[in-house]
Amino acid sequence: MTCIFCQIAVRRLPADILYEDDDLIVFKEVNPEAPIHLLIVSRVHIDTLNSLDEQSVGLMAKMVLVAKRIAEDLKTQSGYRLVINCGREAGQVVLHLHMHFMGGWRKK
Ligand code: DGP
Repeated sequence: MTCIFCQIAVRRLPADILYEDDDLIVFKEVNPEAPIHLLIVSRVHIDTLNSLDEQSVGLMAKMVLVAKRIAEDLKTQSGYRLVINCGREAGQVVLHLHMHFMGGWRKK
């Protein structure tokens, strides 16, 4: 298993994990660009958004819902940003589907 996020998902690599369920794992970004910068990562290995299909598209809805709950839990509902980089050209470094959660500039 060479994918970093797959290894984090099975705890072979360490990460500061905030949330996990059967489909997703959420941990702190190693190089944060916001006061709160998390990665919402699918457990199953999907390389990019381009590989999403009818079967896996539900993951996106779950990611958004988890993001909303995180914003509530961390009291950052007043402002947060969700970003998915798709492909090297857009700056995707880790080829494993994930969503950036950024917030916490001004906690409510
Ligand atoms: P992206 O550019 O969308 O592929 O973002 C991937 C992010 O993953 C990047 O900002 C840095 C972060 N990252 C890479 N390796 C690790 C790691 O081992 N642990 C954690 N927590 N984050 C990582």
